[in-house]
Amino acid sequence: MSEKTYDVPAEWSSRAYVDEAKYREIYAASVKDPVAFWGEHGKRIHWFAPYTKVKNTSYDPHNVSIKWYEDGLTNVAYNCVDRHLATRGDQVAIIWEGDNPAEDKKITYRELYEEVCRFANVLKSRGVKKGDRVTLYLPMIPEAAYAMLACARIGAIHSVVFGGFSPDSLAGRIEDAGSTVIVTADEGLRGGRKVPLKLNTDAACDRAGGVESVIVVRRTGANVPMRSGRDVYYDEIAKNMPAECAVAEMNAEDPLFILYTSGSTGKPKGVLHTTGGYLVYAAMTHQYVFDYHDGDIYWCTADVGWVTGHSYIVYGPLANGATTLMFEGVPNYPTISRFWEVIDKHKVNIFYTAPTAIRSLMQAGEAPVTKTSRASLRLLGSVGEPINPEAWEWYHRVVGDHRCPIVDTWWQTETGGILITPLPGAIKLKPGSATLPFFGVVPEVVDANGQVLDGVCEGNLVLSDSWPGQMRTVYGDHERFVQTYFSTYAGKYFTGDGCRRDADGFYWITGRVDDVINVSGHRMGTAEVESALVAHPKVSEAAVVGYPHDIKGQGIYAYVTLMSDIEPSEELRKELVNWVRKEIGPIAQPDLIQFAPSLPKTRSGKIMRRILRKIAEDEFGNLGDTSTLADPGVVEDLIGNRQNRR
Ligand code: 6R9
Repeated sequence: MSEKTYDVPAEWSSRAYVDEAKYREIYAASVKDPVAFWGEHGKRIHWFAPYTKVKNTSYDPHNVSIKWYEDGLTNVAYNCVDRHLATRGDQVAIIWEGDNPAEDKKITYRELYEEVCRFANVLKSRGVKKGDRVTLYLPMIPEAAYAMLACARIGAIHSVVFGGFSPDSLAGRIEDAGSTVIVTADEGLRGGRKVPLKLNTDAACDRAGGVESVIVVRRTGANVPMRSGRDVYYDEIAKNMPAECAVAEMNAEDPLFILYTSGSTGKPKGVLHTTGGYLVYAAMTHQYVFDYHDGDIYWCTADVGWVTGHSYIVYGPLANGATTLMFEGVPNYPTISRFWEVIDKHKVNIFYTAPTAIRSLMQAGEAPVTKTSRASLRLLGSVGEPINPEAWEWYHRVVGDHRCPIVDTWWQTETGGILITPLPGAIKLKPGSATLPFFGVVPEVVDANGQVLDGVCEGNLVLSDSWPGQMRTVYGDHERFVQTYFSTYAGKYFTGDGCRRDADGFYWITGRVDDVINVSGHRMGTAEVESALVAHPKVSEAAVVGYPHDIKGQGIYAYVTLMSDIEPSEELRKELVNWVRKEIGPIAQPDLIQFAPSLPKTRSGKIMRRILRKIAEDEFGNLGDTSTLADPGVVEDLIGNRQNRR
């Protein structure tokens, strides 16, 4: 671990909202009296009817219940759009940068208002009502933001599914949410390649059933099959719709969206976020963590299919009246300098991306970066996985010209917004550390028995009290919510992450301690990949673990036992990789597959993943206790035939 520190640059302590003394003072007050603190900060959004109750939360495993501002009435789209019309109607809300550098668009708040209203009217004309779940399977085009805000405007609950997911994954999410209306595009466009979104949607609808309406946004103009009665082109109905639409008054605790995420067991969970607390938290963190001031151009490179896109491309920035950049493409198309070219083109001040992108761009050396100016940049951010100190230093030195602080923001789909992060004008930086908690956030480090550790320590990260952006339940399965997050350490929210705290009280997230792996910043449950593999007719058993990967952070290592009459081969290896791509999506494809005649098991038949992890990590000198193995010979074979990590 690097313990190098970077002090807050002088110009930052004067321009930022808070300096260190102020941070410590506000933080102390926020945890001492959360009701007073959040009662005050809840006012940053507009309420049609003010709340009188601020916080009503219980982590008691017999009664987990999380409510914030529970008697207030508001609307997220009103706050992100209408509220700004009087003061910033002509200000750019969204800068859209296409996959092709020749394509871009600027959308003002007034235009955003009209587009969102029109989209809301289209949804209504297809029968969408308050409380209905609408699945959005869209590329990174402005319509994705319009559709999210249109749902929010009329009180429908959106479920955005990342465009890289397969028809099967999409079908599972449609079914779980009970969506009857899907919004998609003819095709997506990424890195010059087309993504067959409409065809995938058709295949998903065949599997899921119950879909009554598919609204198709034209992106590439491809000739896609349209099923009469079910499918409509967005532009064809939108052109007849008024650019006005009343907002629904929503209770603070009415659902805003469902977003599916992987856990250590079973199918992806529908993480449910609600209206008031989520918006307050997303907006407040966006302002303070990125030190956002009026006029700044802010760019988060995430996809709206992930929580980062929800909170920090759409809701947080727009609630703050910011200018948010939305990028359709990828970092290395058409050139390896694309990110930096976009920064120069749109004079981006704040840039927020993932460590995996930094690591892959690092490989191309400094020249593709240094040939661009990046003079507009003031602040850099990182999210999605631990950032290794080498990547941090490169980001700081080469991209940020030593000038820009880096906010390493730790959070999760479940947390709705950033929980542990430096504030750029307040907290010194240590490469690889997410540093200190945001206001109102109470992290604790516990040992395996749930004992809370003091001072310098290492263990598992829990949160001992609620914050407004926290998820409220697993959609349709509150018991699973309680089991997953509140039963490991009774009375505390368990994050699933390991963590170290140093002598300055800084937090260092060490990665997942459960069976979730983090591949290029994307969460993947090993159980999901395993169940895709065993669904193949030639596979009898599979065990999947993560291993350190230079660019992706973690790679996917699959141990596969074949049916007794099947011989291993290179072709079969390829077939299985493609099979997983097709079953889940490209982000889940195994990097390495080892054919194993059998897997190490305990006498009671449990697969010993600890051993498989060590072998995949090339740490087989250190396998730990193997005395409970049913057949110790299995391990020798696995070591002898392990797959080389490049
Ligand atoms: C926002 C997002 C959550 C998991 C989380 C942790 C890892 C995210 C991190 C980080 C170290 C950071 N993670 N940010 N680890 N440092 N700054 O990524 O949500 O997709 O739900 O992933 O990602 O392991 O538990 P999500």
